[in-house]
Amino acid sequence: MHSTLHDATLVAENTEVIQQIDPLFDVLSRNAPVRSDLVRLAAGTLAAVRIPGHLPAERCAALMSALDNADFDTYDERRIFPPVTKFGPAVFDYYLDDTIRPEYWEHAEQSRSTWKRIVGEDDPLETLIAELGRIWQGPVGPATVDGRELFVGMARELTGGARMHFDELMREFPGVIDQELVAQFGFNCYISVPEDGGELVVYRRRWKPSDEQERIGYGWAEKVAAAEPRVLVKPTVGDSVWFDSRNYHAINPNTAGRRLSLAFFCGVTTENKLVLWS
Ligand SMILES: O=C(O)CCC(=O)C(=O)O
Ligand SMILES: [Fe+2]
Repeated sequence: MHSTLHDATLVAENTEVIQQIDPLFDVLSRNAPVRSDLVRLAAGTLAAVRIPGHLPAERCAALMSALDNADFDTYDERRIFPPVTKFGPAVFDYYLDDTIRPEYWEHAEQSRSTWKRIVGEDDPLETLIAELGRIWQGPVGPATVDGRELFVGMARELTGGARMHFDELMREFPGVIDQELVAQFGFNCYISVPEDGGELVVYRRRWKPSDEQERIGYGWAEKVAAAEPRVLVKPTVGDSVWFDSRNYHAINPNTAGRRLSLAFFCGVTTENKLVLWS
């Protein structure tokens, strides 16, 4: 018996299970998360961890105007359409190859130096990653491919939402990074949020092979996870949010305003190191 599982279904005439509430699938919002919060996320007994106002609003605003002069590109439009704008290379764009092509490394190098020029001495990514090290209480650093460090910390605009999908490097691009991962988190620090909409929805449901019938482009039909518990995270400016990206997730479309985040993945290795990439 799972005494912790409560059936919160409203029993209507045509009894329909809409959602079962799982108290072990909640959003933990706290100013100073600790290691065990991320461990719970890895273990699947928490849906998301959020640090409200992690980056001060003024720093987010300064970064937004600095990024005005930066060249954004898009994910490979053959894979993500409508196009999603981003600054910096994404490992995702290389999934269809069996390795990371040389263009990735060129793009990474170029993005690192442009980023330095944009942020100057005051690099918000350094702040966020240093904080992650304090929370994790263990080593944190870029994931590597043949010893070369992957790019960490793209700026991504998801104004307009994103289809339900999951991200799991060990399944989608196996054997590419040097590290072995036992869990993967998505991390986003929101530097601009829309006035309305733009929530991150995380479903308590991982991909399984039979879901392939419901594939739509880069994502899946929401009906695949519709019967499962889900959480909704509506970020405010400066919030940092971690979630298990192996769970299906989607971003609700928004009305006015832009939705930008500093985004990377965190892989939990068997050596207790957190490895990062975008
Ligand atoms: O922007 C977000 O809230 C999440 C985006 C996403 O799909 C991810 O970080 O994997
Ligand atoms: Fe994602």
